[in-house]
Formats: sequence, structure tokens, C-alpha cells
Amino acid sequence: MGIFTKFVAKLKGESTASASDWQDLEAELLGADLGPTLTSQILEESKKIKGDDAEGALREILKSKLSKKSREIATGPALQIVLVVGVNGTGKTTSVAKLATHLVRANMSVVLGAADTFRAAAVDQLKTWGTRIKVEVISGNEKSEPASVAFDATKKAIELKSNYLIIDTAGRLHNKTDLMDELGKIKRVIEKSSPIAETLLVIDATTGQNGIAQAKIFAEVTDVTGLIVTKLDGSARGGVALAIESALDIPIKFVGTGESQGDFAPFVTDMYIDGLLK
Ligand SMILES: Nc1nc2c(ncn2[C@@H]2O[C@H](COP(=O)(O)OP(=O)(O)O)[C@@H](O)[C@H]2O)c(=O)[nH]1
Ligand SMILES: [Mg+2]
Repeated sequence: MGIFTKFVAKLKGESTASASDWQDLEAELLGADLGPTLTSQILEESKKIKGDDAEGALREILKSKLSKKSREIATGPALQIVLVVGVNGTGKTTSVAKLATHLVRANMSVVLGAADTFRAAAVDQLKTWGTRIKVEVISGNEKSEPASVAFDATKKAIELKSNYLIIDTAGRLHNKTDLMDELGKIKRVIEKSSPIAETLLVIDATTGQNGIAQAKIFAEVTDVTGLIVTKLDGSARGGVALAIESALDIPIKFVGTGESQGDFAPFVTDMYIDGLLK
């Protein structure tokens, strides 16, 4: 059941919602990870809704909180380089594999770059995915520089005339300076050969407000063009997507709903809002 379902039923049933109805809704929105700022904005605006088309009015309010920027992944005749960033454990490597699967299914050729060189397991994980989805994975020797892997992968993708190069990165978030240095270095070496088309930030929906705080840091150090929100399966309450977009104005481009390569889909605004209301 969507987080607004009960509320819509109440607005439809009576001409005005009671004070305790508003309290219920507030508790529900906070519980759904909307955060205090967005919750009070939505309550404020909802109080102006008149009885007859409560659902339609609420739909418009929610829609107005989402980003109006394009949700399409970059396309074009030249190589499209997609950098995937985010905190460890959010689902970066899995999302790289899922995005590759999505693109391969759309008849695109894809090369993957394993630039998370800090853990050997991370490189192996991407190679295993590469074998499974039949795309080439470029990696370096153990402990090689992430930027040098990114450079090699770019060279290879250009050589192969690939449509996409997706680069997995490490998620070390010791401090902002480290992060900025490392992403900056990767960006500079890639851009010697080809521009970066997208920087996608991966956010784990189950981390709620903390995920939003992480997103803010990444958005400050690099030009994030889109989000992938993972782990929207299971117990994650979908309100976090709304909170992130309203806080950052960065469009969610894809959502992850499980651990397999097919558990991945473009983010569709109307379907998402339906999910919150129905
Ligand atoms: N349930 C669920 N698990 C996911 C999803 N995406 C990733 N995972 C799991 O989250 C864990 C961390 O993923 P990984 O891609 O290694 O994260 P990384 O450290 O950011 O590269 C793994 O166990 C994944 O299988 C998702 O959409 N749903
Ligand atoms: Mg990883």
C-alpha cells in the first residue's frame, strides 16, 4: 500500500481532514523517509486541497517535487562514457552490470572498466558479471591506479568503437578532499581521450536520510547527472526517491529492485507516484 493511500481515502470521505488525520499523515511521511523539510512542505500544500479531486491534487503536489530534468541515459554516435560513483556497499558494481545488461538488450555494445582497484574482490566481481553478460571488462594489475585503469578502458572502448563504456569506481568516503582528488584524477585522464557523458551516483534506498546526506557530498565534488536508487525491493519505503530528488534536483534514471541483472528498470515518474498513492 502506498504511503498516501490512507490519506487520500480520508480526504475523499470527508470534506476536511481532522487534526489527527494531519498528524497521522505527518507520521507516515516521516516514517517513509521523506524527511522533515519535504514532509512539512507537502503537508502545507496538501492543506489547501479541496475535497472533490483530492487524489489529482496530491498527485500534482508530489510531481512538483520531482526533478524536471531528462531521465534518459545519454546517447549519441560517439562513445558514451558513464562513470558510476557512490559509497561502498550501495550497489555500484551490481548496478554497472545491470546497466550493461539493459544496454546490451537495446543492441548497444558495452565495455566495462574495473576502476575499483582497492579490493581484488571488486575486480573479480565485475569480471564475473562480464563473463555472464558477455561484455569485455578492462582491469589493471593488483593495486594499480584507478585512473590508469580508467585510461586503459577508455582507449580500449575507443579502439573497439563501442557505444558505451561504464566505469566502476571505489566508494571510499574518508573525506571530501580524498574523494574529490580521486574522482578528479579519473575524470582528467578519461577526458584526455573522450568526454564523460554521464556520472551516475548510486544510492541505497534502505539508508534513508543518510543516503541523501551522501548524495549531497558527491554532488558537491562532482557533476552528478543522474541517480540509480538501489534496493527498492524488500522493506525499503519508496519515499526516499522523492526526498532525494526534491533535495538535489538530480533525476533518478534507474532503480534497482534485487540482486539479479534483470532487477533494474528506468525510473518512470507516473508509475512511481501511482505506487505512492495506490
Ligand atoms: N536487494 C538488493 N540488493 C542489491 C541491489 N543492488 C545491489 N545489491 C546487493 O548489495 C550488495 C552490495 O552490492 P555491490 O554492487 O557490491 O556494491 P558496491 O560496493 O557499491 O559496488 C551485494 O550483495 C548486492 O547483491 C538491489 O537493487 N536490491
Ligand atoms: Mg563495488
